[in-house]
Amino acid sequence: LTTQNQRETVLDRRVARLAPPPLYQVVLLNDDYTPMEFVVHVLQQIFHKNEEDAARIMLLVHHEGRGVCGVYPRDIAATRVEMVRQLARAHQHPLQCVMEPAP
Ligand code: NFA
Repeated sequence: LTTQNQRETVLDRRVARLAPPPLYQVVLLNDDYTPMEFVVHVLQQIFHKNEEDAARIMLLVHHEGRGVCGVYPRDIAATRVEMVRQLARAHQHPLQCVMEPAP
């Protein structure tokens, strides 16, 4: 016999299998010191942008104060934020990177 709770569990599993994961946008923040070429390098190496897109996003951040580098499931977004922070720290640049729920 199938109880109401068991039927709900089966449905919950189907929903869980179909539901897309929550997405987060990784955002770069402008500062006055990080070299433009370094930001372009970060966008190419960590976010797999071609040189043209990397330059466009860098300039967007430079002019607007912030810009989205990519949209990913939580763990991937968190790893890329950490990679940006480590690379910036290793080169002693103040470049800031954050993640936030995608709207
Ligand atoms: N504003 C920085 C400069 O003029 C360049 C920069 C762009 C820094 C994007 C951080 C993010 N050197």
